[in-house]
Amino acid sequence: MAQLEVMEGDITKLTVDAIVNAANTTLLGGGGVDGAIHRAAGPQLLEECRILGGCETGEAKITKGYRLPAKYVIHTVGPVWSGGKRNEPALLKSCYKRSLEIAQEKDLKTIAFPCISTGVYRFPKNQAAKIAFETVKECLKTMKEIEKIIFVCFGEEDYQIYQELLGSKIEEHF
Ligand code: AR6
Repeated sequence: MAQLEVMEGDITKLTVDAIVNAANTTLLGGGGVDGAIHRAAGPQLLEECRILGGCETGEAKITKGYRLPAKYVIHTVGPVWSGGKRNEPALLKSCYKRSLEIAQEKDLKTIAFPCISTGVYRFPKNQAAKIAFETVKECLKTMKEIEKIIFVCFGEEDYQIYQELLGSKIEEHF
């Protein structure tokens, strides 16, 4: 199975095949990681996004990375947290799954994810991390060509949560 890594830092700096963007349904940019990705990629990214016609929550679309060190950006739209009764967990799961399916279709080997929906969209961090981790592990069982997944945490709190999940995964194996 592919290697799973957790790191703390800025996803726009990573030299990988694709970084995932936590976008909104317009795909026309915003704050948070979305803003950082558009700033680092340059205006051509927005030009390409304009012709995609938006994206539904739980879905994903791919563009080139332009000035980013990453070759591609996979834009996915996480759910806005509104208490958990509006299908938020299933929609978040779908973001990870669809992003990986698109990566696989393009034969991409190394993919970095931010903590989708846990910023402006207020999805609880612990629950979001568990969904991210479990979904990726489940997908990797069949997606044999993917080599490495990096969970990029922006800040200590998420980093601690993901480190613990990674630790428990290792215990399962030994
Ligand atoms: N590298 C990695 N992670 C980052 C970076 C970065 N440079 N910057 C922020 N994060 P958010 P959402 C983390 O709010 O909750 C936008 O306006 C951040 O700390 O970016 O899915 C979109 O256009 C948090 O852990 O995305 C949408 O309107 C995680 O990225 C809306 O926000 C996600 O936080 C999407 O909200």
